[in-house]
Amino acid sequence: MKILVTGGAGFIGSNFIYHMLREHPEDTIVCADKLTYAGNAETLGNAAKHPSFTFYRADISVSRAVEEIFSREKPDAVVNFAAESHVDRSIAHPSVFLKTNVLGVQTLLDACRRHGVARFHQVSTDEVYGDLPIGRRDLFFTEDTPLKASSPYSASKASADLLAGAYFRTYGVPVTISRCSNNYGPYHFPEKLIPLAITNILRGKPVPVYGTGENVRDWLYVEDHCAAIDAILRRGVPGRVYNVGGHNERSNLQVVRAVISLLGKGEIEFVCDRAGHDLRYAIDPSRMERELGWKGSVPFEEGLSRTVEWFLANRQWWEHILDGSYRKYNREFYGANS
Ligand code: NAD
Ligand code: TDX
Repeated sequence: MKILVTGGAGFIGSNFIYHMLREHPEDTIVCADKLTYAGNAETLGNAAKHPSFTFYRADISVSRAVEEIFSREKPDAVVNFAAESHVDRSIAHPSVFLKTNVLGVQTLLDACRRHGVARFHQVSTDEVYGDLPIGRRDLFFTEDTPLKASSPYSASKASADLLAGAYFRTYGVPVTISRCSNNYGPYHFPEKLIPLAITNILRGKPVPVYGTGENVRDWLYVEDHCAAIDAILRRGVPGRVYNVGGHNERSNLQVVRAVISLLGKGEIEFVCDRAGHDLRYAIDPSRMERELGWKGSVPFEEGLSRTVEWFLANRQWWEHILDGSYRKYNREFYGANS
């Protein structure tokens, strides 16, 4: 199978590419990524050495660029990770979120339709369901929970899900959608809570915690998410939505304190709350378990410890992001690999 992975230079997409190269050496991976601030070609350095890997620098919302890749590569399946993904940025500057996360998805869906691609998988998020009350530990998001986005980011992801569903129903494009909870692990961009906490502490800076720190997220180690998407790609049913999560609910304060405890140091600084801050996310992953035999396998404490180890062992990777030098590497990489 030839798989086009869009957004593969980001956090989850790159982990997915390494997962696929390892687990399915018979497959071919084509990665298309715009290399925005969140795309890091250094992350794909080892993939680029692989004979079954090709990279294109391309914007998914530019139909000419997308058409060129589809015509040349003729992918069997497309897995779309490409997105603007940071909620705080969407609050400050919503328009690029609509361009990439909505129009970009429409552009990909049109190309899939034109080329008769056998599967389009849209990587979505639990944030499309809005939030749950903190005190109601009996409530979870199921695939039937109504969409109710809170931020421009989650509204753009919910819009993409609706479009994907419409392309399935109207044109018969074989679409699947996964809605996953918060991921963490290697190659996580240091603007998100866990990598920000680790890298701030390692640089002697306090960790900013929004509001009271009581908001709850449901954490999933990134490799578990990659395995879930792999299962959906192979055994998922077109037209179906799959919730992905591992029942690892923690408050933000619990998460930051766990990082401090693993590193043996670190300070918390309570800062102004995020506007419209979702209170609690909690996924019911039973459809994935029942229908596809997938189950999250990494407990939070183990995944967090592995993640902290990874950031300690790969200091250069995140220092290149923080000092901006990864952008120079990006220019050299797509020059050599496009
Ligand atoms: P990320 O921000 O780390 O990576 C996004 C990637 O997309 C980057 O490589 C970027 O260069 C690329 N990109 C952005 N705009 C593009 C465009 N117009 N054309 C082509 N490439 C473009 O994001 P992530 O955390 O890896 O998330 C990947 C996907 O998973 C997103 O769709 C996100 O909504 C979803 N998701 C993320 C999480 C999470 O916890 N991080 C959880 C559930 C779902
Ligand atoms: O400095 C911070 N301090 C803080 O308290 C940051 C960056 C975040 N937070 C809080 C906000 C959230 O309650 O921590 C929680 C996690 O924040 P983020 O890491 O920004 O993730 P979140 O907003 O939950 O969204 C993430 O999970 C779902 C991803 O960024 C999305 O792309 C994904 O869809």
